[in-house]
Amino acid sequence: MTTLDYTEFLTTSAWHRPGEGPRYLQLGRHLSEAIRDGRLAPDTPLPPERDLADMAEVSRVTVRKAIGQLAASGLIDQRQGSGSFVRPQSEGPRLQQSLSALTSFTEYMEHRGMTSSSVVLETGLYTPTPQETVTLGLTGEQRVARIRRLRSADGAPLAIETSSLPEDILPDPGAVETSLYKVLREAGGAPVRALQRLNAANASADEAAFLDLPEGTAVLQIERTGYLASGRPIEFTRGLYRGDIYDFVAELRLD
Ligand code: 16G
Repeated sequence: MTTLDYTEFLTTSAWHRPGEGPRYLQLGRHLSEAIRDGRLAPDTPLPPERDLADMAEVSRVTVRKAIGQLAASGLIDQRQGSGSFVRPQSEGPRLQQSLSALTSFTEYMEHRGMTSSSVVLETGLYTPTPQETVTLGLTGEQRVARIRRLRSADGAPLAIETSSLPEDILPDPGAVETSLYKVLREAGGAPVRALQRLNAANASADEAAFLDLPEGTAVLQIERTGYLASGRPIEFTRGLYRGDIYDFVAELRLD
């Protein structure tokens, strides 16, 4: 691997397009492209912040923010006292999702500057399973709206989610094209509180095929029950997330 000519790589015209967003985002994107396509090899140290700022002709604050973005995307490791290093690709760029924030898949990916997409694998109104009846507190003849989706970001499949909601909350599951929570908010309310149960599972043959993994690969299974402010449960989602990409992070505090 030839070493990257940083002076040329960081010259303003190579990464900055006036009017196309903040400099730190553009610089961060330029660096992340070089990491993803291998021009910046795994374990390569990035030049010190001061040198990057000089070469890119930006302030150190801008460099720090760009580097912060790369660290948040899991593309580099920041090692105390010795700078930033390109993270080995085998570990892959990882997504760190908070276990304590009630975000939707679409919002989370938008926040990361990624483009999310969904393929609906199954959708309709069904007779609830015993688990759906109990979890959603359904009575009598109530049906459930069920949507099974393959969820991707920047074209890479990340998760399979099956969401069940009472029919009166989502009478037309076919209306969910991108974001379930957006549809719920427009109709009067998405969950404001949720309980999640996380455990390990092995992807079945069809799940593995959708997620682009070998059959039987360990994945993270998260079940979310989402509640309205009134306390009514309105969402039960079982999601299988790629364990090689996702880190679910929880902040703990002493009472
Ligand atoms: C997240 C939720 C899922 C929710 C979905 C809505 C977790 C573990 N799960 O993936 O329960 O249904 O977001 O996303 O975070 P949407 O509004 O993009 O459809």
